Amino acid sequence: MDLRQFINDLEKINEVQVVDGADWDLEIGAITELSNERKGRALLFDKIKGYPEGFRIIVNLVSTPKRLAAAMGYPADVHSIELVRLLKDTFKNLEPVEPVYVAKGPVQENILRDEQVDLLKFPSPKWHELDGGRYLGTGSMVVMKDPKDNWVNVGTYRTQLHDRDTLGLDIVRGNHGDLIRQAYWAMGKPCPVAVVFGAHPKVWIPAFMGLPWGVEEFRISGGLLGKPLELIKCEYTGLPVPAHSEIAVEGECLPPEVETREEGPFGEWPGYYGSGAHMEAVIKVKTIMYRNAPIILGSPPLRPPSSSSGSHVMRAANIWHELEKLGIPGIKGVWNMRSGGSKLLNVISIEQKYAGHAKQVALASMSGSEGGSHGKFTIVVDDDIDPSNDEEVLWAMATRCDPDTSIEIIHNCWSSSLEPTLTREKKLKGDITSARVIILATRPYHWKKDFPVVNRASNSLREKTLKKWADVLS
Ligand SMILES: Cc1cc2nc3c(=O)[nH]c(=O)nc-3n(C[C@H](O)[C@H](O)[C@H](O)COP(=O)(O)O)c2cc1C
Ligand SMILES: [Mn+2]
Repeated sequence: MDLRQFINDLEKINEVQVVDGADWDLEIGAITELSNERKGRALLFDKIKGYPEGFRIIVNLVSTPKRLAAAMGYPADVHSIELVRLLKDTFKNLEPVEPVYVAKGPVQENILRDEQVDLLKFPSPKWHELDGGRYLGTGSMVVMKDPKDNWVNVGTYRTQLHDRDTLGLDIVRGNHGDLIRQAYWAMGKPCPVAVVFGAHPKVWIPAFMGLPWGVEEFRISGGLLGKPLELIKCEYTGLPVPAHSEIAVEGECLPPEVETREEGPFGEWPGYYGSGAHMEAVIKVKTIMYRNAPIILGSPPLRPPSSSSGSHVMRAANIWHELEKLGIPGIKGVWNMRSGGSKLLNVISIEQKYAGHAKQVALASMSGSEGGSHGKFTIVVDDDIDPSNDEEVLWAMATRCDPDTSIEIIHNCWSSSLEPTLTREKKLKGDITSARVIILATRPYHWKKDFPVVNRASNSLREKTLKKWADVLS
């Protein structure tokens, strides 16, 4: 179960297109964006300008419901809320599977050590016009081991190409990889790290889900695969990477006192160059491993409503899962409006069962490992509203929300430095927090029965009319 196997699967259903001869310098980024807007196929860039044939990049891999469903092994025609429900149930029923170490794997077909290390061998794109550099890691997996309890975390964090053996590593403060590297730095040590550039979606997806502290993403990948994920041990750090990775590097993330470099600007998922150019820690790469004809998984942030990763769908499923784990009844659906990127416009539909239920759901939804991370608007709707239908949600908001009583602002929440409204002053103070808004677009529970009745034709009248007037209405 590797990335190239999945690309073969996509080929069989005509969901991937090979693009020859594009330039890493803005062309690949712009093609990715334009094709994503057109809901095009996944694109496999080859014969990239200045690079040998076979050094490829795949983009828009699981950016449509069809390809995400294909990756997960679901029926091809599931959409929106049904896809979210399937994903939620998959995670609810998932049994983590312990990975296994194998002596050798395809990722070791080529190994570059010490002076041979040269990250410029790979076609890292400059994705957006104002990016401060080229990014090898956008759909990557960053592997670290917690120095205290020895569990292995995997997170998707961007890596900028600085030079032959140096990568910038930009991690949102509070994400697991940030907490782990700080624990090494507090001991005056560099943080051992490995980065994977290219894996099967079932291996990759857990790396960008908000899973609890201490949960090993590789065990979740195994649960999705239904068998142990095969790992090899890196020779310098001893960290594990999937044996079937396309490219993997290992090295050390240096304490900021030792070295930082200017990172960014980078076109980010809210649709701005929000965090700008700033000093960030770097990884000094000691070993590079790669398969023959390696395929980089590229997943550049795109201005909403575009998304190259489908992560708004995964996040909706995970928030739903988190709410169910808490045992809160009546959750009917969860969605993230694409206009809010993956995180800023979360919608939850509920069957209101008691006074205060809607507010409880809203508060709980922003408190878990997934929901707690950098949200902004949380909109709760009744169960007659399809949360994945933006127009219905906005109608509910326009009509059932009483601004006097149904909107609440919660200040100083966990955020990230790419939040567009976060001022420079706040960032400089290290106050990376922002407010979140709860919008209860539900009929007020205590006078729900008296709330004005919706003037849409009843289902029975609609059915009868559709039948009788089929020639007019078909
Ligand atoms: C395509 C993509 C790119 C991402 N880039 C970053 C990033 O550069 N830095 C970051 O901290 N989080 C990034 N994230 C979000 C994290 O992967 C996510 O918060 C995840 O939960 C992190 O793993 P952790 O919980 O183990 O820290 C990205 C997510 C996706 C889908
Ligand atoms: Mn984690």
